[in-house]
Amino acid sequence: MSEAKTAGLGQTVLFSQELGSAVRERAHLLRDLRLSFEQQQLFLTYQPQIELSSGRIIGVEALMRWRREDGALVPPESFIPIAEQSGLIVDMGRWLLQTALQALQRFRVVGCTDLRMAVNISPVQLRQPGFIESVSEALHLTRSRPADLELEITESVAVGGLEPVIALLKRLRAMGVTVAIDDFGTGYSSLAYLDKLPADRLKLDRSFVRALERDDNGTRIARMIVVLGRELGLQVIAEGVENQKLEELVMALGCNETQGYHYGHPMQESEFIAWHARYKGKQG
Ligand code: G
Ligand code: G
Ligand code: MN
Repeated sequence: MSEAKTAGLGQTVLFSQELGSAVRERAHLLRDLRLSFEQQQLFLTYQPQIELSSGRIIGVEALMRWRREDGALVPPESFIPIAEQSGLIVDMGRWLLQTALQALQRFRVVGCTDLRMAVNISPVQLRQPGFIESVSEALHLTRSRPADLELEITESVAVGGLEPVIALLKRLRAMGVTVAIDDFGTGYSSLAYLDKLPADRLKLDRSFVRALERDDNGTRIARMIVVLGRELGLQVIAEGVENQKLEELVMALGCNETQGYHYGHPMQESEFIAWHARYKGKQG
């Protein structure tokens, strides 16, 4: 049924052996994921975000990782959708918020101060009744200030109806939590959504950043997104900045914030703390 829905309105799909094995595979993956989650085998990595004008570290993005028993890492692109379809993402998301904010407190204790924690939020979580309460709870339990937290959402949150999402984001921002729009321009983007979604920051997707090195068309789209973001009063942060040249290019476009391998990969907690100390050392 889900294959048919994906194919479009009024489509039928014949159940085949192939489909049967795909379904089984997904069921296995979900079973393993649930087990790993219960056994606390999921973990977070943290990738730094830098303010270009000052070189200051302004925050980190928490990125979830799943390592199987045999040591293999399962990419988020393959397990997040399954967690979303099954609803497991709601419990995972609650755990993730608390874990990320706890880590931020530990970072602070060892001298990584003035950082914001950016957490990816699935549309499924956002639509769940009680989402705001789960955010308040995570802030309370970890003794965090709302301004310590940034929620990364995608435009696809608007698919189930824009008005409820606007109301929700307004409440969150009124609390002092900030909102970033992730992956903009990669899906079925609507400029109207961008105009209406209450947000603080726009993430220039790494596909547009990568295109900057290639040709003029890439530059045009990236520039348009940056101008649009600024016009709407948003901070624009470039993702996927992998080298000095790209840093210069995104700066020339008007981005004042960046994230990418050029500064640091997503790192586990102790690695991040060491990276932070080295970075500060270099800055003098
Ligand atoms: O971490 P990258 O390394 O591979 O992440 C790939 C994709 O998975 C990104 O689009 C990212 O938004 C998503 N992702 C990573 N961690 C999380 C998470 O904790 N929650 C949600 N909802 N998505 C995540
Ligand atoms: O969609 P989202 O922005 O949440 O996903 C962030 C993803 O980008 C993660 O998969 C992260 O590992 C990846 N990433 C972060 N920095 C870089 C980079 O400089 N280059 C590439 N190719 N990927 C990056
Ligand atoms: Mn993100």
